[in-house]
Amino acid sequence: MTRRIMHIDLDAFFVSVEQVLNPELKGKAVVVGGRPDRRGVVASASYEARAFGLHAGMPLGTASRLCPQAIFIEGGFPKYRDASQKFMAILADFSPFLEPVGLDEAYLDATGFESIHGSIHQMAAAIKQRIKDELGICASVGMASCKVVAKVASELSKPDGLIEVSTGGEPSFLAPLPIAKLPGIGKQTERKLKGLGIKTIGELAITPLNTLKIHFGTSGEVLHRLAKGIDDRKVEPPGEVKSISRETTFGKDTRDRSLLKATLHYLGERAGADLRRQGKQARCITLKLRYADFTTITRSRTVRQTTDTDQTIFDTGEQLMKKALAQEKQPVRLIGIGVSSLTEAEKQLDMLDKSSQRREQLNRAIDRIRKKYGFTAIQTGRTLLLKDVFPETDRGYTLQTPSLSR
Ligand code: DCP
Ligand code: CA
Repeated sequence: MTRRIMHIDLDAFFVSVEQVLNPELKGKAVVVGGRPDRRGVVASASYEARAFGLHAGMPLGTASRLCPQAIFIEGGFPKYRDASQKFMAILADFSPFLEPVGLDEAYLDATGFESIHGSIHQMAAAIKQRIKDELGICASVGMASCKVVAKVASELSKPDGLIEVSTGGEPSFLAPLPIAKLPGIGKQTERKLKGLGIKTIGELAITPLNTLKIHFGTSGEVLHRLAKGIDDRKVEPPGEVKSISRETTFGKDTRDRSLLKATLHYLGERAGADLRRQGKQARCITLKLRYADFTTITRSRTVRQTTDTDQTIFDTGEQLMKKALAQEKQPVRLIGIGVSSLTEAEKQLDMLDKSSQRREQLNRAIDRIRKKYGFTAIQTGRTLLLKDVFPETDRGYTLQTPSLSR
């Protein structure tokens, strides 16, 4: 049975929320992110502001030079969280098969729901109408047989759009679009693909798989499939998180201890940041190694006191790695670290000793800075070594096999 997946994304989300609260801002060039004389970047720009070239991630100073008449707003997270909750509640009324992505975006599996609403198109129109009526915000919707095509469709339809891609029509829908429109293709991959003479998704789809593997390793396969509109990822309603892990495959199998350590440190930081974002602490830390011949081992250790600090995660992982590598002569193909036995983080600062307190405060300070300026804004001496190994974006290094397990 072919699936019908919707991707729903609110237009200029932060700005739209501000415009509902202050209707004078409607129809104007508006930027949420802060005063233009401040350091920082545009978080959200109204479509009127985008006409001047403004976009998310642009430094505020540049934005005000390009569009001096723009109205700059500081913004406030609680307002956006409230709007987000209402948005998700509306969607949940339409289908229980709902996967929120961030605050203003969700996938919805509407397979079999067509008859209730007449057609999937009418269902999407009804969703858009309710969001407009109850939140005062426009949503854009893409519909297709899989997630990636639905997402590209909603993006392309913006603002206030609705695009349905028929089953079987995915490749021809994607083909003429520039490669940057394909989710997962960042600046670096785009540059590399252009260097190979590949400019459109269609050209990517007909590039021999081997060529892509040579240049992009395991991600080459994923790129190839997505470009053809093949994506069998399910719409997954969020469940209780049982574990958090991060892993990556190396471009080349390695024995280099400092590279292994640096990568482990980075992965530990990513897992730790996720753990803290979810307000959890872990009791168990697990190292995963896959060797050149694909033998995969995991080694776990329970820590005395539940933890959410990067240092403890890394130290434990490193001890496990030392032990494992002492028993194995093969080079390493993949490395991963995970935390499990999760409990709600308890605020027991007074029970921690001084150095644990300092670590905890340090981790939180780093999380705040990274939230504002991107993951690579702060790096430990150890992870800097990865600059030459993995492609780097604002959100951190691009790993070969990012995984977030439940
Ligand atoms: N956001 C942010 N910093 C970024 C990108 C986004 O703070 N670099 C926040 C502000 C956005 C919200 O996340 O309003 C949603 O992000 P989107 O990428 O969906 O952007 P918008 O909703 O603003 O615009 P649109 O979806 O219409 O392109
Ligand atoms: Ca949006």
